[in-house]
Amino acid sequence: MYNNKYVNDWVAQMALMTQPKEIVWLDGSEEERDRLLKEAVATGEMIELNQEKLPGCYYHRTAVNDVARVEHCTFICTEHKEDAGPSNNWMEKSFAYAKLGTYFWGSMRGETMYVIPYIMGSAGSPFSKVGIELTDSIYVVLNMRIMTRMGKIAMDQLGDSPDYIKGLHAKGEVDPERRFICQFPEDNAIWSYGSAYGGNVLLGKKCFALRIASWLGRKEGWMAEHMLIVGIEDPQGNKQYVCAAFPSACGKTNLAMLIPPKKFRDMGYKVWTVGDDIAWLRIGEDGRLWAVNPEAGFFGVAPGTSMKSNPNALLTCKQGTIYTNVAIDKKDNTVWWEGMGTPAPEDAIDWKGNDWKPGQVDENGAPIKAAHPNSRFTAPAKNCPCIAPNWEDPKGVPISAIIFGGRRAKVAPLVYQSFSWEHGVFVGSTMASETTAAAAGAVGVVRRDPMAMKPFCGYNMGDYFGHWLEMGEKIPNPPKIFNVNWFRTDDEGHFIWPGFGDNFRVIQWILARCNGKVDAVKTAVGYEPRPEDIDLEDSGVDLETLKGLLSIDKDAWEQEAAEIETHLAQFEKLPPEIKKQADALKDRVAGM
Ligand code: GTP
Ligand code: SPV
Ligand code: MN
Repeated sequence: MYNNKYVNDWVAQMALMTQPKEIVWLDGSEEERDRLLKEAVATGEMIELNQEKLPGCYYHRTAVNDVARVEHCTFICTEHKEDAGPSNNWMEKSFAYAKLGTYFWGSMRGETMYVIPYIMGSAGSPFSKVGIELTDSIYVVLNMRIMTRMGKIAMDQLGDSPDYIKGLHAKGEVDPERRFICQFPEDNAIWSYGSAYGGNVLLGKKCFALRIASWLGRKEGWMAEHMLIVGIEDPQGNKQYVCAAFPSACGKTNLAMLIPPKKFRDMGYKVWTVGDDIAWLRIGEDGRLWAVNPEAGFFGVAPGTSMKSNPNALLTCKQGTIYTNVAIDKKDNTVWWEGMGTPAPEDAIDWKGNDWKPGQVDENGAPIKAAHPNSRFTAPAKNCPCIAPNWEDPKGVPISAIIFGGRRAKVAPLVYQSFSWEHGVFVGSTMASETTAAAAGAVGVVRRDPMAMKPFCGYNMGDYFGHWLEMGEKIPNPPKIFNVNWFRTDDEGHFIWPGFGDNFRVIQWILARCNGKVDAVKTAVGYEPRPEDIDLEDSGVDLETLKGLLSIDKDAWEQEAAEIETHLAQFEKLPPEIKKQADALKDRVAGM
């Protein structure tokens, strides 16, 4: 037990409801880690991997029905529906407590309840916030150890204060019909039942650091965003930082760790990772916007991660990493996934626990994947070869540019800059992207995902747009706002832009714009680069192809503007400025 009366009373209450056989208060020590790992390996919950090749690495397989976030089971629970808004599922708060209470009742009978105190943000920072997660899952504990600063350090920070986020998680039956991820922003509380996967259960991540934190940010004058934070160092040693909001599985981790093309490396450019998924943004004393990464690790998409696409990520998860739902190579008890860049193992165990051989097909003749498309690694950020030396700086890093982007096979050009903050907020509010395996449901369907926050905004999205506009008025030196799309495809469905490290070429243009070093072309959608201003040397892309990537099709954009109008019409609290921007876009496209 810790010495905080509020915490002790709440844990006792939750234990009365869930009835665990014992309560284990975690301190975050190495001894504790070893003990829990040993126990989880003994029960089969974790599998020890090859400790010579992957020291400290373990494997976990989730239930087949529990492999991604579940947006249809995720609720914002407030007194009034209006506070959750049209883009969230809503449950009336007291109804939700009563309903979930029936699920949680006795749900930990015969099990251990772990008490995980944790900090989002670096220890001792005035911007950090403490949470406590109660869970019956050792897997959750071991992940939270990597993703947050957890244990005694968090209780020391909390002291005798009642100011913490109360998270309750129980695996329950792991039945998709009995699965609820409920946020109670009015009460600083989260109740998650019936899942044991990622963003559903690592409550510090999406539930707290985005849904609850976005609500707090609005109240307290800051922002919690689904953004990576990356630093670019020029040959003179000057560092500039950008944030980018892309929907789930659309390239944040990759952009955060990118390696510039050889030419730029030779010139002395360097890239530094500050964060890969979440940014907490505040106005600094110098009038700029400053960002901190509240997390301590990466919960990254495994498939597609190779020494070619993202060597830094691969090197990050060589030790002290938990792998979830990838494949195991039987030969040497290591891991493998599609797009790892190495030949498929001859003899593997797939993410479902079945024997797997290359070329295996299912009853419809479709290839059976060895790793689940949303299989992940949980790795400590400090392992990352390009982690920024100042990544834990309590005051964060100053932001020069905010980049929005999504997965669009057509329509959206490679890059454009917004005309103003207001226009930039409009661009963010109308973001669209093809859905991915990061959430349960159909993949590849275009949907609007404002600021990549559709699944994560803890309050009314109309008010959220309003908050963005207000922040813009309050920041004396706001970042410039851009939009990118790495995912345009040709007629055969191949990506036209090489992406990954080559995205540095686009970042260069973005920073040149921020620094007033380069002109741009005014188009109907925003400022675009003059094609010759994107350095294509050794990219394999010629000027004509680039022109294609930057092209704006009048018919497609007329349709886009109409769809945007429909999208925005759902927000009864839409700020008039956003409506004005939508009308202006329509006019500009009509005039093309
Ligand atoms: P979450 O953790 O779900 O929030 O995802 P994320 O936004 O961090 O996405 P991530 O960087 O893990 O990339 C997801 C997938 O997109 C991976 O399979 C990558 O290989 C692929 N990807 C990332 N960047 C690019 C790019 O520039 N071009 C192409 N074609 N694919 C990319
Ligand atoms: C995402 O889906 O955006 C993720 C993975 O980063 S999860 O933690 O499951 O939300
Ligand atoms: Mn994410």
